[in-house]
Amino acid sequence: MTGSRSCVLVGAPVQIGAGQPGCLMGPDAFRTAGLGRALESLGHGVEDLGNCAPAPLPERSHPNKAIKNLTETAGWVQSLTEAAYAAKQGGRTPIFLGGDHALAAGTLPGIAKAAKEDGRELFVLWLDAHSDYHDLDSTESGNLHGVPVAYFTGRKGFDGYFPELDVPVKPENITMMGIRSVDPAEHRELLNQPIEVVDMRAIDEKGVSALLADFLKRVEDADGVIHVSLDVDFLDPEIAPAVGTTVPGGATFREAHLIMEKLCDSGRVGSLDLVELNPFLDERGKTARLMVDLTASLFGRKVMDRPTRSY
Ligand code: B3U
Ligand code: MN
Ligand code: MN
Repeated sequence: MTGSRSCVLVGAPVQIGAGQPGCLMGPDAFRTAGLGRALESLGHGVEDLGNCAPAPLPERSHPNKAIKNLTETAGWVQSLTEAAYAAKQGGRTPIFLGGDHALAAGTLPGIAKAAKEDGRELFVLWLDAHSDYHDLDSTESGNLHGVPVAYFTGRKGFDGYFPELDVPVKPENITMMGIRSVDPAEHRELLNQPIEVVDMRAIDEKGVSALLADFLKRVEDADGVIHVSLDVDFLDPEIAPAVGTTVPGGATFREAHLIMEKLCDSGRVGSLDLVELNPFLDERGKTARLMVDLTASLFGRKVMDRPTRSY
């Protein structure tokens, strides 16, 4: 990422979208692990706006009785949409400290609205083991961290339950990477959508470098801006155990850093979600520190500050 940025940290202690408690402590774990200090040491300005709270909304219920915490999740979606839109003003770079992935149902609509006003085409890089593409009818677990992508791309079925969506994200501008756990209902719907799904097999066969280059080419051709949504479970559980939904066979330490370094080189990342960190499940802060180090790579930390010579 070229040049110095004005970063804003926005705490989003959402945990009711996940199956088990703990993500509430995520924002403070990122702060404790030194996220702000790491960004400052790279020459960026950092303003910590503290934590958001859900908007109080009238009670609502859905015919799908599996759904948990619908009213409070909708409240988070409303408050985070507003917070994300506000944080994006003045050319700043918001970093949302989760919190479970339901928070992206708020951050992306706010970022999409700001991008539209700036006349910029928004792209999303969704780094996750899961596609989070259920709608309110199809979720069987009822955990609403499994629905944000369906909501912010404007799929039907959220009307009257989640806030009305102002600016949807275009499905053709979304690339999911690291995917290795997709439920049958999500699978059926994804086949009808132009969302790019890079599963772990594709990563094994082609490597993250080439796959990411394809995505970045599309972004550059459109002179676009990227929102990165990084779920802890994108990473292999061996290196990132602090998440309630570990799935074996995730991205390695080097793959994850390489993605961040290449995103940095593109100079096109405008906002970031750090989600699903459950500090209650961590091993001496190991996962929190890795997420901070990945963020540092995204914002310019390099081993050698020069291109590698080709032989
Ligand atoms: N698809 C499953 C599992 C899941 C989705 N997102 C996470 N887990 N983190 C579900 O419950 O919807
Ligand atoms: Mn997720
Ligand atoms: Mn996940």
